[in-house]
Amino acid sequence: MSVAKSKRLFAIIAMLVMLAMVVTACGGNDGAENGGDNPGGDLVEVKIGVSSPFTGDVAALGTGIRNGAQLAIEEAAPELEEMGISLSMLAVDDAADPKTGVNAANQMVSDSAVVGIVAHLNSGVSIPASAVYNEAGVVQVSPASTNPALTLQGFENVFRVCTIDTVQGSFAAEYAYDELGFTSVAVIDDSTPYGEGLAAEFAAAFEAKGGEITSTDKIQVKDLDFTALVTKIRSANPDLIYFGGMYTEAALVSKQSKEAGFEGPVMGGDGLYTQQYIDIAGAANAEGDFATSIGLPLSEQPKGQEFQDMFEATFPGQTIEAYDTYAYDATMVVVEAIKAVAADLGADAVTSVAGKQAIIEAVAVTDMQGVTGNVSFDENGDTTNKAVTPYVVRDGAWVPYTD
Ligand code: ABU
Repeated sequence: MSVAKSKRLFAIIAMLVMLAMVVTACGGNDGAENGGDNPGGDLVEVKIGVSSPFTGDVAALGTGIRNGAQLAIEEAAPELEEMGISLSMLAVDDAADPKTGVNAANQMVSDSAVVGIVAHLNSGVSIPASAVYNEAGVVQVSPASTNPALTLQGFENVFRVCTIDTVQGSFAAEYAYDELGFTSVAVIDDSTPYGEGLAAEFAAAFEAKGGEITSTDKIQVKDLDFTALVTKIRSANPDLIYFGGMYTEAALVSKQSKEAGFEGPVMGGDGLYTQQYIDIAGAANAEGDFATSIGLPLSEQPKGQEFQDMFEATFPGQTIEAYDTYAYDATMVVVEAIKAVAADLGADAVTSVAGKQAIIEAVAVTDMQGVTGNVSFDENGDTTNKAVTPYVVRDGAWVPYTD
């Protein structure tokens, strides 16, 4: 073959290769940009970051959050795949610790495929981590952090599907005074933003009703010995101990106060609403204790039975915890926003800076029928669902208080 012929052959082959590359690229873009069927196209990798305590003293509630988010992602993945998106979860343990939580936040947002965050359990973690998400321009939807300060920072990317402690604390105080007939209370908090805030809301509302606060005390998370504290509380003989904090320390206060001869119940907020509280306190000690928790009981949540069926099929033998359905709804809020942005801008745009901003804007106008009820947000990013339910320990289990 002459040099001229071999050059012509090389040029024809090169042109055919380039044509094939252009055709392949156009085919992939078509599916992604239309947000529609994507047969044979490359899927865009998109992740939802999920962070809560998977280890440590409040892991029961934190693991439940991961379970709820996982169920939502598994349910949504096939539809998103049709839109050209491969959806997965990036789950990172925050250990209920602010520093670990900020590290988890940085780890998640450093992955450019992460377009939304469902986190955290503890307000004391959510608040510092929210600055990381804000800086990164990634939406955060908390399923469980109830301290009001989280959504009062002026961050347009921060939302929550759980109601706040101003609502929960005043509800608990009115319930304790008006419905349960308690007129004096010893108040304890665990020195966290959640515990302090909730206890302060409770105490202010209880006093406003005409109730007496016999003492206010602080403990620290991971404290184990409350002997001196319960001895002091007992000497003032209040009707009730109100505990602002999480279930492990609250259960130890219940156990040690009852064992010391205190005859009244312990009451607290959503951080107590887990079977773990009863198991740690001992069923006999916990009997008659009270907790308020966010939202409606699972059996009264609009899609509670569907969620239970799905949960039991995926996590046989595990217990549905207080925030599982809230984590599911929080994740679905992000999923719906991803779908809206993919449909508008194309699947390829979802992980871009503009796509993440569009997701924030789509979350802000959420109007979704979730498992827990209608999900929408006010101007601060707080849920418009303000339901709170009182529970009591009866025969070793939390049941809604109806008497
Ligand atoms: N809302 C209870 C979970 C703990 C917290 O908000 O810190």
